[in-house]
Amino acid sequence: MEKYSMLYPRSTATRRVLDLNGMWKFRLDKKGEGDAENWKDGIPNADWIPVPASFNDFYTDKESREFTGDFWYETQVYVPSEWKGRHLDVRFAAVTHRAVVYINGVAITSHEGGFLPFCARMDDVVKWDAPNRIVVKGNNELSFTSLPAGITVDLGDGRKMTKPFFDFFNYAGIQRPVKLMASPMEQIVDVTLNHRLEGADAFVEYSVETTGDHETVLFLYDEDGNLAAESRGKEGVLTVSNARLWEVRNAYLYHLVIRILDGDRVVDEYFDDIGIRTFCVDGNRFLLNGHPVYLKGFGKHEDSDIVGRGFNIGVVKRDFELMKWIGANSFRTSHYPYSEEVYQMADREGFLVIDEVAAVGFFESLVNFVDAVSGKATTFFSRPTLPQLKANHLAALEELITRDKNHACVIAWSLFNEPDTMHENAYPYFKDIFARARELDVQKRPCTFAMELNSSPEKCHCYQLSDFLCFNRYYGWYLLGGYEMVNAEAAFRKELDAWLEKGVTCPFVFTEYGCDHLAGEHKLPSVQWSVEYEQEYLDLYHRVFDSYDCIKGEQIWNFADFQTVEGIMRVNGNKKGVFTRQRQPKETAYILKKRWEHLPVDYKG
Ligand code: BDP
Repeated sequence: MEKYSMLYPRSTATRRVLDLNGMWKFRLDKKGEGDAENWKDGIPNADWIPVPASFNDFYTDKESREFTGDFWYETQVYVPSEWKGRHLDVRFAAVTHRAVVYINGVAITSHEGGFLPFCARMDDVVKWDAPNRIVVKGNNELSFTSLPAGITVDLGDGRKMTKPFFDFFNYAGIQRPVKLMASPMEQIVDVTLNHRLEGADAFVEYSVETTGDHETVLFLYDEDGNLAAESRGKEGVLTVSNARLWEVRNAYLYHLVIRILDGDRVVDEYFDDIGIRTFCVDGNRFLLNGHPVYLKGFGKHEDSDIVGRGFNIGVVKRDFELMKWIGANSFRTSHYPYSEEVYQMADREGFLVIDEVAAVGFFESLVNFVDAVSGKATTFFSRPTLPQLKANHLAALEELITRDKNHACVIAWSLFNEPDTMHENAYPYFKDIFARARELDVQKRPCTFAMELNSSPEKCHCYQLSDFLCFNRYYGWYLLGGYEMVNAEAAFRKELDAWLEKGVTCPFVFTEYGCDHLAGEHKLPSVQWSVEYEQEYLDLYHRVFDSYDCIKGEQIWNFADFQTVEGIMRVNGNKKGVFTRQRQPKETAYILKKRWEHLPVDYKG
């Protein structure tokens, strides 16, 4: 099959998009009988469930919430015969963690990885003006080769359970929208943009990939609808004089229209809203359009009541309003690529995004925080399954960069979260992942990974590959917590000094710090989990951040309380949220608001 396009689905002069979201048939394959019983031809005794959503939190029984294995979805769609002569693609924005798609009983495609889009092309099996059955077999098992990583155990009675090596609930299902797209046979498959600034002018270098040889033309309109630039050919430059640049929290988006023309006939048309900006690391600074920027914001999750990790545009909107209210300007898509609509909103609102691939749990552990401070060496990068993990990681990286490369908001790629970098075996793996990311991105955005405490100046084998260092640090919480916090600041500063003594000259960003606190829990004098403790903890971090010139970003963990596996370390989830899971401010929010509203965008620039 031709490689499918990663372009976001849009109806244009030549394209049609049909929304397939809604109630689908659904069944957990508790006995593993779906394949043998041909559920691909129709799921017997099915329940009905909303798409998109995680399936887990709808049910009132634990077996369904914790279900591990295959789960099946089914819907049907009428395809109008007016669409004859076009490609027909059913596009899944994400099925977690893997899927096989059957259309009219035929296996069309499969996909590994739960956070990136894929298409099932139904050209050869379509029934015109008739119902077409779409069946998806999903699976949510974790392994040493899945992104994210973990294990799947047998409970002894045929039931399976996942044990994630990471600290978020293993939500699964058709978690993002499904759409049927009808597009021309000769079509625009991809577009890649890069920006260059010279004086008041901007040069948008582009390359367009199409499936034919007809002429390609491009038009760029400003926000008032005036033509700002045009060009012909699959590769070229759009020259924008007196360009309005995309700035942090002050976005400006041009409207790009691409057409394939056959004489006067429009063969295909696609459009997108694009911000013009440059971003780079310069010494220990970040430069956006040549000016220093300081990152203030969060590590986040896609996580909310009832729909779990399911796409919920209302929650996305609320999150942006809260981030604006608190004075943030950035976030990391911890620990997986988010829904495309999140990046579209970030483009529009002028947020800076560190875009993370789902390479999390690459540290064999009960859940990663348990071993994060133990100094335990694992053999994660010495396993025989490493080649398969790497193939999955490289594939996800390519999909991520192809999907997100044109977003002005994306300023960097995060290639891992908290991997085990203590063994020298990690280095060759890291080297190849970093090299591939740099090769894939024509904008050459900085590449990095989020390091946990074991990735220390003494032990880390991989930090030198990063263009800036991202630290996840919990001095005063997992390490030197409680009354011992009196020693936390000295230990924290000692580590930072050791990095500088190693000769590291790039920017440092704190991609995680924070402590759990229960909303409304007060205690004088402070104890861990109280508001007072968190205030002391944040005072410490802010003192440290303010006294090192190399620290160019603070992204607290986490934006909101979120669901995790149950256990003695978690109180119905992780409570490090600055906001509750219902998106209301906890006391910490006011401390951060006070600080962030007063930090200039070019702080320490
Ligand atoms: C780090 C992880 C993050 C956890 C966090 C924590 O990157 O996923 O949720 O710590 O322990 O280890 O709260």
